[in-house]
Amino acid sequence: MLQRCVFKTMVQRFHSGRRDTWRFPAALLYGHGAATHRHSSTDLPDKEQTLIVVKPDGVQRRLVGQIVQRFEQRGFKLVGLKMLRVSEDVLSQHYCQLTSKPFYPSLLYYMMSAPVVVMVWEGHKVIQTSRVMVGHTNPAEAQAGTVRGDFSFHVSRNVVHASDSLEGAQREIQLWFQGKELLNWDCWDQTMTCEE
Ligand code: IDP
Ligand code: MG
Repeated sequence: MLQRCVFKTMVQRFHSGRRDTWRFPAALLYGHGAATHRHSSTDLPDKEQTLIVVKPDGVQRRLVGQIVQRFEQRGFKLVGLKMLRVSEDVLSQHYCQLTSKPFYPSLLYYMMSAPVVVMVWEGHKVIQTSRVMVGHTNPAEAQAGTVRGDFSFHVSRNVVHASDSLEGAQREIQLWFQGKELLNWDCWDQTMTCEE
């Protein structure tokens, strides 16, 4: 029945000249098992990953859920998540480019003052897109609708961290996560959120 319906739709699209635009979700055509095989995460062209950290102020202000929701809502895939108190060792490596800044000591103190929630999100251009979603470093200049633009007003308490480049993301993910903590899983809606 499903196959007859798919065939009918294909014929209709063919006759209306929309051959190139027509696709059908693999999960519906072949069933989930087959879809998993045909489109397993390891085959996907867009496996870009980024590190997002909800900083101590975000955790203390109970913003974790809202921040996770924004990334889920946008269509990105969560592949790693944990809550921890970050060590000075990890933090000094994470912020190694800022050691000469006058605010560096207070940045470390603030980041270690309470737990953080650290995540890895995956998807098409997730690094660039998440920087836009997070907003300007200084919340006073961040657009409304961004995380920083909606939830903060001072640069010293800007709620989230997001990797700023491919090299940075790879370095930071390796620093914060062990390989086994990242899950390789298939999102059932991936053919609905991204062209294969
Ligand atoms: P980013 O988080 O937008 O990538 P960076 O320049 O990498 O911005 O700075 C890292 C973090 O250092 C910022 O998110 C913020 O927490 C802190 N920071 C940056 N500039 C200042 C400042 O002028 N005063 C206090 N903290 C700052
Ligand atoms: Mg940065």
